[in-house]
Amino acid sequence: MLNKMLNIKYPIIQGAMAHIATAEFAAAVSECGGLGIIATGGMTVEDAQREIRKCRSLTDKPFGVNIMLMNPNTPEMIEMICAEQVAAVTTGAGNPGPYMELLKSSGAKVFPVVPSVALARRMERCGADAVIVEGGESGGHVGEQTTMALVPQVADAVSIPVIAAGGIADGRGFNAALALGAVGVQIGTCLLAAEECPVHPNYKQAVIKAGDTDTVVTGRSIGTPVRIRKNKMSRRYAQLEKSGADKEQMEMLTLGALRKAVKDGDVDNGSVMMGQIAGLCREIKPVQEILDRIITQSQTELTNLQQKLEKI
Ligand code: TUI
Repeated sequence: MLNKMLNIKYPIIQGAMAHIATAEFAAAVSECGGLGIIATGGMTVEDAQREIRKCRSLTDKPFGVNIMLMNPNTPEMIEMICAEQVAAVTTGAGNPGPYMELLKSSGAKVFPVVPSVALARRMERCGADAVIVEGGESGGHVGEQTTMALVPQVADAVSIPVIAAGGIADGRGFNAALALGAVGVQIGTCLLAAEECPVHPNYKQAVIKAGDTDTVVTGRSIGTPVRIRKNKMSRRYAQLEKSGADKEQMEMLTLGALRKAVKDGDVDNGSVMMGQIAGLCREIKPVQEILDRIITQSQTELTNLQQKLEKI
């Protein structure tokens, strides 16, 4: 259903990862049968336009663009994206309602990321083509609800398609998402460990080496909850939060911290965003293998599931 809507092979969308999801990476994911997404968070409008055009030169498959709504350049970014006529737009960290008509009139399919039933309902009323329901297992900016609890509640509340995100990295997670009512998934963390992923090798190693309890959500007290790998920087941040430091002081610490980890490979003092499923991502593999494996494992796990159910 999602494949048909987007004209792609697999119902798998690549999560937008600021400073990481470039034209090259998005094109690689689209070439492998998923929907590649260029993350414009952290880019100027000119950079983002260049990336969109580059992506078009690298693949003739559909790809999308993500808009990080906390970015102050959002109105200009949206204007440019509409003019470029991309196949799909995902949004994050805010309510895209005011821009929905404009985005839709450009011909793009619009998939807002929602952290609650209320926002999902609002997005359906505004004309969203589907919602990406993201649980707090995800890396980066997160909501409060889990994927397990949120996906079926949103699936019951809206009649547009639901795409599940947060904590999905293999065929079991894919099947679970579909069982909860989703028609497809968005994956991010497991793609950080992709061969083609243009993130510093230290960052990839930090994903590969992470275990189930190695991430933490920082910034809840200042209204920007962000899941990152536990490190020196997350501990310092937690201390500042506990001591009641002001928002400005906290923001000073995060300013540029993601870039520091992504570009310089400083995984001690940088902000190493990743989801709780990092513990399942054990090796660096090509994107094609990651996507193919999710779909083939989905089939074998379905047989296992049927056998289990027959024994009940
Ligand atoms: O946006 C994300 N994940 C992100 S954005 C990002 S960049 C960043 N860097 C430093 C600090 C903060 C962000 C890194 N990761 N995911 C999608 C997402 N959207 N998760 C949760 C939400 C969300 C939250 C509130 C969507 C809508 C919303 O609505 C609030 C409202 O206005 O109703």
